[in-house]
Amino acid sequence: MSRIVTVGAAQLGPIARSDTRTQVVERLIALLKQGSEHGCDVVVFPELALTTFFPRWYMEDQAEVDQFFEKSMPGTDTQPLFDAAREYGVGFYIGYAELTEQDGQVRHFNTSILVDKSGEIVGKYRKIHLPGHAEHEEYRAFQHLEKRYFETGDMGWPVYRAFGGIIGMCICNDRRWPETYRMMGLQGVEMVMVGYNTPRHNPPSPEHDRLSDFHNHLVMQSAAYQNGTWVIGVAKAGVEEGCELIGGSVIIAPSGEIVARCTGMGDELAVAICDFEMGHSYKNTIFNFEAHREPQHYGLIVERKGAKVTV
Ligand code: CDT
Repeated sequence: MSRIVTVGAAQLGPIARSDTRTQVVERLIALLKQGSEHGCDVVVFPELALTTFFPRWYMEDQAEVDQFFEKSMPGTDTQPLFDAAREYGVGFYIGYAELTEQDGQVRHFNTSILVDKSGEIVGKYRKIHLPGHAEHEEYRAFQHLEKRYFETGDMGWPVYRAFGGIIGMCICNDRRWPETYRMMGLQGVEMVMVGYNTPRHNPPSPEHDRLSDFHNHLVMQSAAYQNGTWVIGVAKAGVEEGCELIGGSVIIAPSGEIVARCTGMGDELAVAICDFEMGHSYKNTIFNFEAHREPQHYGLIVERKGAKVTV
């Protein structure tokens, strides 16, 4: 018995700082429509998909920063995307900067949502691994100020029943950490959706720049295999405001194999017919967690944050 979901990896090319939400939403709707023409049930958009990747700039004026955030979802500018989902019968994952009020306090998160074919939000995630730094660092050609503009997500990694399977989400830097996927793997996840904005150049470690595409696929392919899950990784790609972002959006099967990929650095859709059942031979054999995990030996993973040499 198969359980099929047709998925589109909806890569975006650069978004300029001057682009309006309306312009961006038009591009997203065009990709959603393309997805519907190719039989997609759901398409995956990148992280922070409504604006340029603003953490590259140091800003002191919070009002200026807040212009990049959504105060409601859907809001006036994004409602047409939800309407299009309903019209085309195609759901989506999208990342955006979330400004919300909780217990009388203003909160800022790097967030993703899962929207079903009727345009209803059925899942939400707030990014936990925030890379970069919190203060201006002179030596960098561009900043990476996620630690300044966002709070650490407060939801853990929930999974949701949607599109006939069990779906989880993470965001960009989360995809490099095995804990991210294992938290969802332990809840039986069958498909992980992840949007990203990854500058090819990382100022503290320029020696890694030539490996950035390799590392991107390495982490997602190994995670798919080790957890018997589909992984859909989707980039914002190309030269955005002078900063090159890697592309390489992919659909990865639970075998760890890439089954569909984007080849350009602009708006592009890659489609794959995915069977949720494919993960089961991994989950029931080599990665049968119940039979083979040894959590009594994994204590340090939660007890210790940084590596400490004790020998
Ligand atoms: N957006 C995001 O999380 N990007 C990071 C860049 C790491 S270098 C500061 C990533 O892991 O791709």
